[in-house]
This record gives sequence, C-alpha cells and structure tokens, in this order.
Amino acid sequence: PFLASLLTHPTFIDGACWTQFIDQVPELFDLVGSQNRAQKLLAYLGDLAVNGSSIKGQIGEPKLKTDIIIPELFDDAGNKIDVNVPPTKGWRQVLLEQGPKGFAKAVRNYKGTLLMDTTWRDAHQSLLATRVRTVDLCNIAKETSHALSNLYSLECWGGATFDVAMRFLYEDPWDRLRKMRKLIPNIPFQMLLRGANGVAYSSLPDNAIEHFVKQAKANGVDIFRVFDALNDVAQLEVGIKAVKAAGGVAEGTICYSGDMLNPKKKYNLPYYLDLAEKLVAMDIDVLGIKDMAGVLKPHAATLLIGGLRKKYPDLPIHVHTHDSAGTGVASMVACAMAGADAVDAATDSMSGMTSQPSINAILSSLEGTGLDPGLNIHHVRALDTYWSQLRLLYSPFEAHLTGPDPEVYEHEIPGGQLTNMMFQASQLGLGSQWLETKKAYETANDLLGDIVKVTPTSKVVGDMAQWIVQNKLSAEDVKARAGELDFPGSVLEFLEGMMGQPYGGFPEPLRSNALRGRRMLSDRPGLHLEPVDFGKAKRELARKFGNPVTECDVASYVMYPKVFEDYKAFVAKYGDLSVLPTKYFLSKPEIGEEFHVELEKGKVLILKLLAVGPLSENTGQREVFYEMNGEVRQVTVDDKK
Ligand code: 3PY
Ligand code: ZN
Repeated sequence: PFLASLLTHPTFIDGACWTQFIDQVPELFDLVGSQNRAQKLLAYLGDLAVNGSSIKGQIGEPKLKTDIIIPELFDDAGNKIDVNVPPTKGWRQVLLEQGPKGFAKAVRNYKGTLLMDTTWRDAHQSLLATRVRTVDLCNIAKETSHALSNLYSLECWGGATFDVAMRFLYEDPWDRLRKMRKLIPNIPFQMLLRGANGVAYSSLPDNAIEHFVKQAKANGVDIFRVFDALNDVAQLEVGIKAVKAAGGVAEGTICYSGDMLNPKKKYNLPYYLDLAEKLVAMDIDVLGIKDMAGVLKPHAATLLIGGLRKKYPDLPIHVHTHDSAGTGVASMVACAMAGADAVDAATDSMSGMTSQPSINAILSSLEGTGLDPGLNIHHVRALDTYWSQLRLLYSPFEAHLTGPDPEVYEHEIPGGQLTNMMFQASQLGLGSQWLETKKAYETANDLLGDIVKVTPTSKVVGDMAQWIVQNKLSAEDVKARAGELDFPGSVLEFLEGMMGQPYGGFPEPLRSNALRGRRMLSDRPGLHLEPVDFGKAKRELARKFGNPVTECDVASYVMYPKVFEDYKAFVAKYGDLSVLPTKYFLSKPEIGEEFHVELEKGKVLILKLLAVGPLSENTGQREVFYEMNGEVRQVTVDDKK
C-alpha cells in the first residue's frame, strides 16, 4: 500500500524532487515508520511466544496477573486531586529560581528533615536487579509529583540504571530521563555519579565525565551525588568540577565504611572529618554521607553527623543508607536528630533489607519531633499501593530475601551487591557455599588492605571472593603464591591503580607480586587516559547506525561502547520496546487475550495472540499469528528450544 500511495501521490507524479517530497508529505513516511515499528514489535512478541523471555536474570513469569491499578489522591477536604493539573511547586522551583547555593541555603533553613525517595533508582537496583522499566515509572509519575511535592529529591537515574537500561531492558536511559522530567516538574531529580568513573566501572578521561554530566544536566538531572569508591579526593574532584561546570547541585559524598565505634577499625571520625574538609574546599553545595552497606549504626550516626554539623553549621548534610541489618530507620532518625538536612527512604513495598528504610517508618518515627519532612502520609500510602502491585509484576527478578543480615557488619557487602550475590548463590544452589563466599569477601577485603567497598571496588572484592572459593584458597595461600596465581581481571585493574588510590596505600608485597611488571599508577588514572575525540566518536556512530547522532548517543557510546552497540542492534531488529507494557515484555499473553501498545501519542496497536503454529521440521521455525488492529498478521520465528 505504501508504494501504491507513493506512486500515485500528486506531488510525486508532478516530478518534484525527492527530498522536497519527503518534507512535504511526511505522513506517508509516518505510515511506513509505524508499519515498520509494528512489524518489529511483532518479531519480538513472536519470539517471546515461541522461545519465552530472554531477559537476563528473569526466572519465571510475573506473579501479577491483572493490570496495575493507579491510586487516586484526595485533598484534605476529601476531593479527588486532578493529577493532570500542575502540581504544587517544590524544591525544584527553589533550585531553578535561586541556583545551587540558594537551594542549599533554603534546605539548610528548612526546619524539618527532608527526604529523598530512592524508589526509582536504588530501591529497585537493590531489590529487583535494577529491572524497573521506564513505562512503569512514567505510569506513576504524575501522582508522584502531587503526592511527594515536598521531597528534597527523587533519586531516579545513574548508578546501575544507566547500563542496565540498555543492556537488559533495551531502553535508552536518556529517553527515560526526558520522559520522567516532563511528567515531574516540581521535584528535584537526583542521580548517582561514580566520580571519575561516571556511571561505568573504571575511570574515563576527564572530558568524557564533563560531557556526560553536561548532557545529564541538560536532560533533567538537578542534584548529582558524586562519590568515589575509594574516597579518593582526586577522583572525586573530577566529578564535582564537572557538575559545577554544568550548573548542577554538587553533592560531594563520603562513603562510610567499617565501624567508627570500634577503635581498632581503619576509618574513624578524624578520617571522615578530614575528608569533609577536602570536599568543602572544592566548594560543594551539599555534603553527602553514603552508607552503601548499611553499617552506620545509630550511635555512630549521631557522632558522625553531630561532628560534621558542628564543624559546618551552614552546609546541608544528606545521608544515605541501606537497611541490610535492620537498623536503617534508627540510623536515619539518629541522623535527623543530629542535624542532617535530608535522609533517604523508599516506599514501603520497596523498602527494607538491602534497600532503603521504609518511608512510613521514618515519617512515624519523626512525628512530634519538630523534624517533620512535610509529606502527606495518606498520599505516601496511596502511592505505595502502586509499588506493591509493581513488586509482583517484577517478581521474576526477586532475590527472595527473607530477613535482615546481621553479618553485614562483618562482610560489609553493599546492598545491591548483597542481593546479587545471594541471588546467584540461590540460583546455583550454593546454600553453604554462600556462607563461604561471605567469609571469602572478608578475606579478600583484608588482603586488599581493608578498602572502601562500593561500585566498582565492591566488584573487585566480590570477584576475588568468588575466585578464593572456586580455587579453595586461604589468605596465606594468596599471599604466599601471589607471584604465580592468576588473579581476576578486576583485581589486577584495582591493583594497577585504575580505580584510584586507596586510603593507606596498596597492600605490598601483594600488589607487586600480583602485577608482575604491569603498570602501577600512583596518581589518578584520568591523567594517563587520552581525551575522547567526540567528533570522531560521532562520525563512527553515524557510519555504524546512520544519522542523526545525538550528544546523548555519543555519551552512551563513550561510557559503554559495546553495550551501546548491542542495544542499537537490538533496537534495529525489534524496535523501541519501551512502549510495551511490562507484562508483555516479560511473558506471552494467553491465546485471545487483548492488549494495547501505544507506539506514540495517538498511535495505538490493539493486539491479540491467535495461535502459535507447529514446528516445521525442515526449517526449525514456527509461524506465530497475531491480530493487529483487526488484521491477522503472521511472523516466522526460529524455535530455539
Ligand atoms: C552504584 O554505584 O550503583 C551504587 O548504588 C553504589 O552504592
Ligand atoms: Zn545505595
């Protein structure tokens, strides 16, 4: 039909030149575009119907069998709130009107303790393998903008979400950011930036970080929590400078490690106060304390935040924790009492254990203290009904945590990693070996010099722990045989200095013995990396995938070249699947079950699976029949089973 319309179109018959023709009658190409998209979507749905889901990490099908019911919000007089009208102004307006310093001042002057909601990033990174998709965030966005209008921020980007979006969900993380931003104009968006590592697993050239942060700010991020996995100040500075240059709020962050209450431990109060001083010297807007493993006990929190508050009366302090040991609420309340300006929490259904502490538990704990975060508890609860349904939708990614892990004070495994490692151990049926792996994690950490453990150094320790278990090594074996053992790649990279310099230096002679002549950096890796040639990267992308190439594409490619290329290849084959409801992204529909996909505004496909044909012995393929907007369509699929 397209060719027929084309050949008979008057402009075409008139002999108008081809490019003018494209400009004048784009509707014909829209038609082709959407038919093409529909066909690609069918290819995905057909494959899913024959071979099942190929989404990495998925076990089984979603437990939720119905559509998610979107909660309604009511005002104090009992009237339903129309979420389509603009929400109440929030802290983002303060930021837009007064800039980062004015925002920081206003936060400091606020009498309550503000909250950051981590549900859209860390909570699902920690509980559901970072698998929550854009469509499910956007579906609750307007309600969120009304219900949580007084949030300090909504953490919704960065950390692992960036690569997981492309790698496993076949989504463009930038597209997610823009969509969320459009729907939530009033709450500051916060991202997690791994300092000089950007959102990758080792250092990038400085200009890559600058370019990335500039795009992040331009596309919607307001507050950047900048940390370094070794608390290496030189590495932190790269990220902080990039944020300040882009005009974002620089939340310079200290990673809390070990146990400040134990005088024998390496990281003590003077260490943290000294680090804070170095961050303040970089003119940060907010000081972040990041307790990635959930080992900041309430009394330590009182001493740490109390000490910092006394030293820096005008600097906003924002604290992050995980509830792995079950002390998250107590610790966040202690921080609030000691003078923190903002603490982190997650919606109840997505809170607890390796995630953040429950928002309602914190709200209730602060009631009557004069530190009220300024949120409507009924709205907070209403929103949670969405997330409790969503958790069932994403049940294939559950790690089935059963309770707090009191051993976290010993092994110090960060929340997200703890879930991943438990998940892997349970998938492999390694019940007792899991206990061994946790012990080996401690051993690996000791061997590496008791380092700060968070992405990417936590991966180094995790890889080394698995290697110790697999090779049945003791600490003594590793030390004695370091000159001949084949260490995991990430461990060598760490020892080379590619993740920065650890506090107290590298362990010797282990480092020299393990590296055996490889490079040994004593300053920051960025000084040794060639700056990115963005023009060249753009030309490469144009050659591989055609024009237009956006700055965001370039940023993704620079951060994760292979992941980006694989993502583009997937999209070329199956189209943009971010519009497909999650239930049908993860599992096939019942025969005859009707569902809708809005390809773009106003272009809705009504789909129904009619039949999956028999296996052809000759080709190893099956025909899958779908009804699409009333017409029968068929797609041929390789049966991979
Ligand atoms: C990340 O870097 O993704 C983290 O969540 C670290 O805690
Ligand atoms: Zn975290």
